[in-house]
Amino acid sequence: MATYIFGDLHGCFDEFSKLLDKIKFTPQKDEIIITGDIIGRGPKPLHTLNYLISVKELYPNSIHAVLGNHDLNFLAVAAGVHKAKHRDRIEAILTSDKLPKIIDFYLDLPLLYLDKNKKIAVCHAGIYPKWNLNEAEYLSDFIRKIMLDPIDRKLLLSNMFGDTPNCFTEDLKKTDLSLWRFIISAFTRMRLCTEDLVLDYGHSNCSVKDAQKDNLYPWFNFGKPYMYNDEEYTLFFGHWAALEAQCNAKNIIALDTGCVWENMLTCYCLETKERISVKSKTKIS
Ligand SMILES: [Mn+2]
Repeated sequence: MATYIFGDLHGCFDEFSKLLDKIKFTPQKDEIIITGDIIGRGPKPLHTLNYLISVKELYPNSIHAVLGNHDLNFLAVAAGVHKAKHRDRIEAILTSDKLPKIIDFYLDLPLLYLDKNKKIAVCHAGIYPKWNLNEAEYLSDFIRKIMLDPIDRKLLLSNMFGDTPNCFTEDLKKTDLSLWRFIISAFTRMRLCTEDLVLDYGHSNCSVKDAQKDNLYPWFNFGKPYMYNDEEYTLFFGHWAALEAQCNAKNIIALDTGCVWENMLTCYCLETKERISVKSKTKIS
């Protein structure tokens, strides 16, 4: 029995299959958890989702994932509140007869996945440094409930785009759409922030060193977002391909190695603490 945490797949089904073969993934006994952005930009989103859904139907405990910004973008397009861009490469899913099943699969995914026995947490972009895992769990559940209500979901999906508010303050009210937007942005888009924990969205391809010149730092430099009650968890995240999985923060592991950018697809075996990768063959224009 082994647990593998996978970085962003982005519809790179060929590399995903290769990595599953390499680890000899056996859904009867193994578990995989994906850091989100299952689709978006890459060549085979439908293959990727069909595979995950069919394995999950047979072995519900073998497949887990969290929502990434590209997954939410797809849900917004599917709900008719947002227009797809050609580079999203989600047409094949939108026109598939599996679309209702795919939407159901997605609506079941949280922003934060916690395994309290294995003491691991998985999210797409990260945990906002003012939060610990208890607070993050509460906020992830809060958004999940909103997503399960069709009217609230539409309201959330049509109001989640935008860069403000960029800081978490106690006066953001529960019913406030800007609170919903901040929670979604922190979990799925965050990379850099100021020392005052104001999030920045303008430096997505910038190196950590260059960002520092603008007084911006990785979110994982601050706080202890890996704490659950008084226990230390290991926190996994994806999203930030330009980081090249370089994260030296305690208990925090970066897994997006840019498969969709012709780099690598990586997973981490929890039991052996080993990273396993395959070279990407995906080249997007
Ligand atoms: Mn992402």
